[in-house]
Amino acid sequence: MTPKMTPSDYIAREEKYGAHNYHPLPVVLDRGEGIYVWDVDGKKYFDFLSAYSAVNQGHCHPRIINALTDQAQKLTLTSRAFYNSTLGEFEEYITKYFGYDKVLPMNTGAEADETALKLCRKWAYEKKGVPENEAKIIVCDGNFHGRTITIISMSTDPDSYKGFGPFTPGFVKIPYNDLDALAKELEDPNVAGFLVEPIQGEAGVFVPDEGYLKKAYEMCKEKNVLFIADEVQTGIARTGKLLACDHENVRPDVLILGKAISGGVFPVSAVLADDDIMLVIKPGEHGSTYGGNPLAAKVAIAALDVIKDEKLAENAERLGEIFRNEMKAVESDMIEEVRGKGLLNAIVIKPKNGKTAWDVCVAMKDNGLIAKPTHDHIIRFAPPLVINESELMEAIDIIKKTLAQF
Ligand code: IF1
Repeated sequence: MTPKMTPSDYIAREEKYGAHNYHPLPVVLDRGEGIYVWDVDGKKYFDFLSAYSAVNQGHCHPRIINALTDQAQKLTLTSRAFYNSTLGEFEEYITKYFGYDKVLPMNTGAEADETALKLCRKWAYEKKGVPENEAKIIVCDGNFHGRTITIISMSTDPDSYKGFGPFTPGFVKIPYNDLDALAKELEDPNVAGFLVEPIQGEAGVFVPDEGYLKKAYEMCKEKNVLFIADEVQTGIARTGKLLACDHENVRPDVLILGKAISGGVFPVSAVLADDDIMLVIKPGEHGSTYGGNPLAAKVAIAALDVIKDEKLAENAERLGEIFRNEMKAVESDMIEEVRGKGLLNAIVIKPKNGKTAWDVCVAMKDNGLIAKPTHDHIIRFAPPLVINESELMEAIDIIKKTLAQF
């Protein structure tokens, strides 16, 4: 009888055979259900990362799993060389769900961002009259849009771009939440689009000033520049509205979705736009083997149904307020700032006696709650949106208890 593997056996095996492109928290997860995950020793944790906001509906949501397993018995992939019975159903469902003429389905968030960049450039040449290959796209310092070469060409984070050059040209970087800087760059007639996260997730959950998105959108409209919202992380009810842009009633010209669009069950991403933009891409000019496959189509429909049926945006709005109020009331000299919107929140940790955000996360893990720092001193707290008030209070007690240990 081979001895039961210990967590360190699992970790050593990943270390030996897997690329070292992550530095995970030392916990080996084996099962997930709703807001909870269990490790290989059967220990239970509150999941306060939700796979970076991909599991908004909770782990292994029965309706989404059923959609996956039902379709998996029937037809999983046809490629787009042929029509199939599910893609049109998904396209109609999601375009009506978000209020756009059309959708271009992809798989990962990065692919959706790349798709949006291609759409924006082609629209600039064909509709705005920008000279071929001269299109500029404005992005913000601190952005995170994915890991491809073109996307890291927009990045201002050396961890994302260093050592991967040469980079794709055509991007102009401005400070986030700075309308004067945006106005200045919009003077350039070759600017095709402004790509922005409504809240900067990876940078550390930076919420821009009230009115920033609305004003930025209006400035783009005045200059015939596309307002492109990357809602891969902030979308799908995470911030207390279906989209973070909804807080300011901004309707992006191009909407980028990913992660929770499929509830963590299958990689699905999507770009939505109206015909005057979307139809600049002609047959054969863009695509992906798995883009819009039948599994993705059925899983995404179920995942988006759950968001509405279980009123997860409303829940996120209400419980997010409670979370921030409770954490702001904590007496701890390690808490420098509490910020966020809905159930996308972060606590900025002030190191104490050499102890950092990482140490807090390891201690929280030992106390039954998993979260992970971003940029060394910021801990993001993003539980599945299905959490209820008493579960949230229990989790908050774990966070308080842990901070009191330092
Ligand atoms: C990692 C965090 C990072 C995203 C936004 C596009 C993408 C992401 C706003 C790309 C992806 C993930 C990627 C993952 C960790 C996580 C992340 F912000 F969520 F925490 F890295 F910044 N737009 N974010 O947040 O989507 O291709 O991954 O499906 O790369 O470490 P993807």
